[in-house]
Amino acid sequence: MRDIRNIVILTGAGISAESGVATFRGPDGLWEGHRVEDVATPEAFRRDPALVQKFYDARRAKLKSVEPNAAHLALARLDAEWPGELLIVTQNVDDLHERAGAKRVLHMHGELKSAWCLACDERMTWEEELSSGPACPECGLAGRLRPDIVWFGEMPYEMDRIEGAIREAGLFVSIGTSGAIYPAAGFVQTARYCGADTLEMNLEPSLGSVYFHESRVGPAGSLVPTWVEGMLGGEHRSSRA
Ligand code: BJW
Repeated sequence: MRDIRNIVILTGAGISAESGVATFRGPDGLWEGHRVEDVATPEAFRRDPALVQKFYDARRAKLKSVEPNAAHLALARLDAEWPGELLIVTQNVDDLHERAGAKRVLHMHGELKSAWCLACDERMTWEEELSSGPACPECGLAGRLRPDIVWFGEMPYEMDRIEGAIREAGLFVSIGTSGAIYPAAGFVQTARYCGADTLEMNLEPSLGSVYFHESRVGPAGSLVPTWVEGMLGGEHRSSRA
């Protein structure tokens, strides 16, 4: 038996589903009304910027009407109370981890409440719509702001930091992600290769569920608080020597 000190937690759309934020794939998913290539690629943005800006404006506006759920709150508690290293790597572009109180959060696919100026390359907090082509507060040019979102074919943010944290982790936990999108889908294999315990919590087994030592199936809003309670209560010893 050995103690686990460093934890990396990967979250996906499933952790925000119980807050009323749509997931991507499956019935009622965000992609149901849109083809991925029409809204989440740089080519789509060049072809039809108005469509892409409206898609993200609607999702940014929706954030105002949703709240963190029990899973976000439990992870924020773990972040506050866990004595070792901890990193919540989220694929989500919502701000529900932060609004729950979590501090050690990394948004690998960008954030809805951030804009990126293609003229001056600055990124800035952005709460309003972008489809009206507002001027960049930094350089003053109008119509050059895009959502600060990582689209297909673009490099996710802070990959070196994520990979470093996974290499040092004693436990890798994946919550509410289908395992369909790389590089996030490959993190579990890196974690295992580097010797971490691996745990998945998802409504259904993900595409990568065979790579995890343990899979817990159910809603994040129930599974995550129970898991956090156990971790903070001392159930954090690896079962693998
Ligand atoms: C619940 C629940 C509840 C429901 N409780 N659970 C290697 C192999 C093959 C392909 C590639 C590869 N490397 C790169 C690629 C290409 C590509 C890729 O992966 N393509 C796939 C189609 C295979 N990846 C990329 O392009 C990435 N870039 C990259 O790799 O850069 C390097 C590079 C650069 C240049 C050239 C080549 C390489 C970038 C990926 C960017 C992804 N962006 C998106 C959209 C933007 C964000 C936005 O608009 O919001 O990010 S795609 C979309 O999928 C979004 C999500 O973050 C991401 C993951 O989705 P997630 O979170 O898993 O959601 P769902 O809906 O799929 O699943 C939800 C799960 O929750 C389900 O399982 C439910 O059951 C569950 N659930 N309710 C618990 N209550």
